[in-house]
Amino acid sequence: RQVLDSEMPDAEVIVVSNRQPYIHELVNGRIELQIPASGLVSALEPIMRTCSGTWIAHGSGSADRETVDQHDHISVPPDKPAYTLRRVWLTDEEYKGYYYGFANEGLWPLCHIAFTRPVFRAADWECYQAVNRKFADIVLEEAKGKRPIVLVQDYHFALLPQLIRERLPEAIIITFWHIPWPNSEVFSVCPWRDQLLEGLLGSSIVGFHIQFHCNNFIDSVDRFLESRIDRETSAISHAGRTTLVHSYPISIEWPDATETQAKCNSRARIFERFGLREDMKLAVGVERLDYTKGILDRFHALDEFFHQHSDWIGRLVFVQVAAPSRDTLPAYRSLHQECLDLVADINERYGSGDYRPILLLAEHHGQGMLGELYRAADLCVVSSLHDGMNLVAKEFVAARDDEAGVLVLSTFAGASRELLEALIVNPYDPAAMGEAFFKALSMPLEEQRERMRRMREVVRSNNVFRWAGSMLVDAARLRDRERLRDSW
Ligand code: GDG
Repeated sequence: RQVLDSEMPDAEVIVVSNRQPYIHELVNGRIELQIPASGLVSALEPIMRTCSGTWIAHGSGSADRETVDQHDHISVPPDKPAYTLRRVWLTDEEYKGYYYGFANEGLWPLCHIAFTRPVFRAADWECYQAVNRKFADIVLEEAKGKRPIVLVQDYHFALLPQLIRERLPEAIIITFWHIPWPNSEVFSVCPWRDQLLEGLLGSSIVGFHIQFHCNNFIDSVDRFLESRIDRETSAISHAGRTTLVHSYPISIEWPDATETQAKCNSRARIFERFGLREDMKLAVGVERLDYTKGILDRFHALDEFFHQHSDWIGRLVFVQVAAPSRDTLPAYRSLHQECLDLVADINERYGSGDYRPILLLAEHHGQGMLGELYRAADLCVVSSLHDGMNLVAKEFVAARDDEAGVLVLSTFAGASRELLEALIVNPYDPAAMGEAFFKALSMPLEEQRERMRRMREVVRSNNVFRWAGSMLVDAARLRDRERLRDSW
């Protein structure tokens, strides 16, 4: 907010994302509020609470329509309204083609290089274009002046920046791509690669989590579009305008002390809830049930760990939260089945009596429960095969004001560039990951504390307000530079 007030007073902020921050669900005849399992929402929500403005997103809950007035606007958060949520209604056909089809069967596997073949269908591409146009119309409807700051979120809206630029040439458009950008060779398989790049270059700034993804994006533009690239300043000039490509590592809102202290009995509560003995150790994983998160791989590592260190059988329990995600897609349904089969197999081989080494909780949980799990755990495992950033790693660190607990973190998650004191692993190597579990569980408390203290310092200072603030400062500088250049 300070950045906005000092750099761009009167600026109006509009966020566009597919996922909305609050979903209203009809459960047993009553309306219940749900916060979706989404890194994008976890990061953007505190920013909008501070900056206010309008958040445009697809309405996705069974009771959403009943909670809005006739203009589809609602003030949120419900208990302390700070900004406006503008819901957009898509037909089933539009949503299937744009979201499940082009975005999640095409762009998601393409960008993650997770060895799941991307599928590109012309009909999905039609829907993707139509939905991007629809959101552009709504941005125009919502914008009050000629120069709003529009924060376009993620791979669902690659065409939106250009569509807004055509009609609001002076808007500040900051597009953040929350997932990796692959190298130009991989990107080249997308039949509509040029259009995606052209669309994104309507932005004032295109942001990624890490420099590596910026470089891949710049290489893709270099290879497929007529453009002038200044690698020194990370600026691309194309069709008469300039776009900055920068890295902005996303983060979380640092919890205030009362929030974490309120949960100080977490370990006792969680151990009781899951029937664990006091002498046992607890490992946790928290994610959407997604094939990029390496959930099967961590279970294979656990298998290796028990195989090599059989004295741990009966003394370690792995609680895995796996919130349902995109479960109408075949790749997600078969991953769910594979997880169930592998967990049953491992529990069968290493379990006995009441003891089951893995508890797979394949349902959505409240944020309170996730916080308790983080605080109760001896070990948190993030084994993504590829991940833009990964906020679970940062949430775990932020929850540990006792400075205990060990983070095992994939080298392929953007977070591994910042959380250097985690035990960094290659999720494709189950034996080595199993050894990392052993090292974590045998680590002296002093060493845990030293590592955790350093990681907490990083997450505390590089929090989500710094993420948003740096983008806004860069946008203000860019605008001033353009103004001075035009007046010369
Ligand atoms: C994308 C990028 C990038 C999980 N289960 C539940 C639940 N969660 C919350 C976690 C966390 C969030 O969902 C997941 O965030 P991640 O960052 O780990 O992953 P993606 O959703 O894939 O996010 C990622 C992110 O965008 C931000 O740019 O870091 O790389 O893939 O906050 O706590 N939340 C609730 N119930 C659950 O069951 N309420």
